[in-house]
Amino acid sequence: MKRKVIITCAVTGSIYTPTMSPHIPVTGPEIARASMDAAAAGAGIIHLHARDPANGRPSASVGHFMDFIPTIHQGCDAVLNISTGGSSLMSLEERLAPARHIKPEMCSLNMGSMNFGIFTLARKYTQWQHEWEPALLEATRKTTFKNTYEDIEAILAELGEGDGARFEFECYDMGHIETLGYYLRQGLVQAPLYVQFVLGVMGGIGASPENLMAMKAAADRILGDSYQFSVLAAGQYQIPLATLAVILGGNVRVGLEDSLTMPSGALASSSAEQVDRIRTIIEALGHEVASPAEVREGLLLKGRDKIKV
Ligand code: KMH
Ligand code: ZN
Repeated sequence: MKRKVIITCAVTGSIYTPTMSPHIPVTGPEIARASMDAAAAGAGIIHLHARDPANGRPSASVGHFMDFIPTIHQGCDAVLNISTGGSSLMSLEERLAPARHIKPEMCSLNMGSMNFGIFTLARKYTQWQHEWEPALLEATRKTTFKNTYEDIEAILAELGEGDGARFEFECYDMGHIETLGYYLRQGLVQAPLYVQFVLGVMGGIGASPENLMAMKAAADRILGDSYQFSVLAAGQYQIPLATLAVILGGNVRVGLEDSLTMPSGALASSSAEQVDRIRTIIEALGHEVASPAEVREGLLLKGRDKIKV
């Protein structure tokens, strides 16, 4: 049946590093340009992290976010979704500062602690643009991406209940869906839940069609009709598994935060190129892309005039 499919685009993130692709946006104007181009290509939601413009290192500085938030807000209508995950090397206080300041319509909420391993990405490179790159990747061998029940409940209370944000619930494994089910039964989260199945991050469930089907079956059992899903597959399976998500009735997330390449294996020239590719597939399957207004209506967002820019 024909339906509206939401494209989220995550334009920079905190996983890949400048050596890995010259196309990762780093400065405020670059992140703003990448976001507006993704919106023009069909993204209804832009998922945002910041980087230090001096060296491309992931940053949770409010100042770095405010170097691009006003420009994107004025330049397009897309929903701005602020990461509360930051990177696994940041403290929770650091990670929350941007969303606390911006009071966005949406923010991410990671549904469990995990060994978020990105150290294997270093293997392909012998020369680095910046010293921090291999050091940061290697550090994920001995750090935990911490998202305790207390952390999750604090975010739900402050940013959700308090500031009126709704969430992109990042679920990297089935247990994270169980945790979300617990909060649904407790009345701490409300339908329609927007659940991101995150496949292919080391420490979480792998990127395969079987795992996507298993995540959906689990969410159907645990969350019933209280949720919509979206799929983010890290790395080379981004577009193939997003395509399967559309076939299974879900939504999609693309962008250079999650994959640097196109299905051919070539580097993507921009996040917008990935948005454009998945949009073509969505339309070829007989569906349409949801506009920002349709995203706001469908996910019961508070509205773009309610954020602090
Ligand atoms: N980078 C993704 C695998 C967040 O920002 O809160 C997960 C993510 C987490 O987007
Ligand atoms: Zn993110």
